[in-house]
Amino acid sequence: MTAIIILLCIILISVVLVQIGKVTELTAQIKGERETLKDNSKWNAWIGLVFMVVFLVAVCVSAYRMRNVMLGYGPLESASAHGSVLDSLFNVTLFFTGIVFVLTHIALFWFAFKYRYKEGRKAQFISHDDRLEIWWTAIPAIVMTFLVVRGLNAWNQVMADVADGEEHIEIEATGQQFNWIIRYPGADGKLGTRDYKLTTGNNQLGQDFRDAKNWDDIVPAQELYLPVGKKVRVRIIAKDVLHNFYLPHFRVKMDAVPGMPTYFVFTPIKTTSEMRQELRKYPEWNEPYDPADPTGPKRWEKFEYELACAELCGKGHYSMRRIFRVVSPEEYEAWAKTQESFYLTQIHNKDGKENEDPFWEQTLPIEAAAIEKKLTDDVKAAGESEAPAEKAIRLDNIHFTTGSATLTADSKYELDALVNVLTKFPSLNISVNGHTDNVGDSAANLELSKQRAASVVNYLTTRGVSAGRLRSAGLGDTEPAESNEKPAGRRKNRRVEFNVLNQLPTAEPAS
Ligand SMILES: [Cu+2]
Repeated sequence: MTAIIILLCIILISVVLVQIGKVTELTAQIKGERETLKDNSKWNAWIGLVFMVVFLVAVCVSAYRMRNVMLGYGPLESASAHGSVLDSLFNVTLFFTGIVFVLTHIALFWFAFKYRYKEGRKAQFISHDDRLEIWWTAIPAIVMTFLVVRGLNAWNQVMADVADGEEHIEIEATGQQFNWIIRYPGADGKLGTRDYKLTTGNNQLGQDFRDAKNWDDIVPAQELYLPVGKKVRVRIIAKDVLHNFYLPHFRVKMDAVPGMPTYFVFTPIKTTSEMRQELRKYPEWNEPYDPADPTGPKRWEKFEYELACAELCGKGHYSMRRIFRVVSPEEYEAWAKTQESFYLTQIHNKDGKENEDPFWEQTLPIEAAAIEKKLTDDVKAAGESEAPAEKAIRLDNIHFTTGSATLTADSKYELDALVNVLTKFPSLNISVNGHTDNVGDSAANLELSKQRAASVVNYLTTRGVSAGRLRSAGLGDTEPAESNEKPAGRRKNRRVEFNVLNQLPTAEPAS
């Protein structure tokens, strides 16, 4: 229906325009060509003048009305240390181009008005004027030089890399269709190396896990945090097409180019909540965040620093939004502590990831603290519990060379943790139990499980645990934890467990 009405309107307007044309033609015939030309020129000149005034006033009014939603003005002053340099560069350029913009528009329409058609008036032709040439070459040249020198200065200032040994946080942003993968360096403060040939569905960044710097790297899936007042260096990389790392509130914008890493260094100077308080003072930001819910939260309450892709990289381009939350250094530390290593939680010793994990079935030094914490918690729970099932604790990080009872070197992390736990709980007595899968001869399995349990007990006593607190037993393949049908199940069945033999007084220390 709407389409028909629109079509009818178009036809009607066309008819009207044709009729107006005919009327003008007829009037011209009656009045004569020259008279009509005079009339038209006069009208066009006046319309031009009115247009100029309306246009320039509209430019000023719209700029004034939008002053609180434009970057660099009102509440949206830069939230980074270098941002004000860029803002002032824009303002100075706007000042000069603004003057030229207004003057050329006034001149354009004023000349069209002043020199409209008049009978007998002839144009004056000036072929050459040295003075005029000098003026309109010299003035733009001086202004351009001033702008370029200032711009170069700002560029050197803004693009300066971190100095050797300067304190900073380095993060990495990898653009791909269609999301940003952000990597933090973890506790060691260093990002691990990457090799595109290692990229798989599980290891999207192609992290080389042989590099110990990768072990603690964090790849947060949710909000990203940054501490206020700390220098941040972002390594920017693209995996497929051109993307652009854009943090408008920090005046950070840099292309992410496939095969050519770029970087940007900036220092956030306003936390997210400080920025919200700033925005709160302005009426534009006191409107409801969701127009359908007028009593809901206001726009300022929902403000977040956004990361966008500023390159039209494909049809899912809009979905590359991420949120950066700027907080106090203490809050940042607290957040960083809650983040878990990508390698340890997603790849290392995880079922089906043996091809991606260079330390498959090995325990790494970085895991020692977490292992000890888990053992402490488990022992505490087991000691307080009266249910027999809760008294058994798996030692997942103890390994033996195949078919023997010789402990591998990396088993020491969990064994040492167990020694520490036994020291922490002086009344704790345990029985170490060896288990195997059902591959091979049952009698041999039983013997091997006994020897393995004895190996563990032997290690503990050499590290100073009193033998009276320890027992060992071998159960062979008699108590599988899971079905022996699949390799993953058999892997779970080859294990060392220990049973907490006694009730622990609740007063014993937790850590
Ligand atoms: Cu993109």
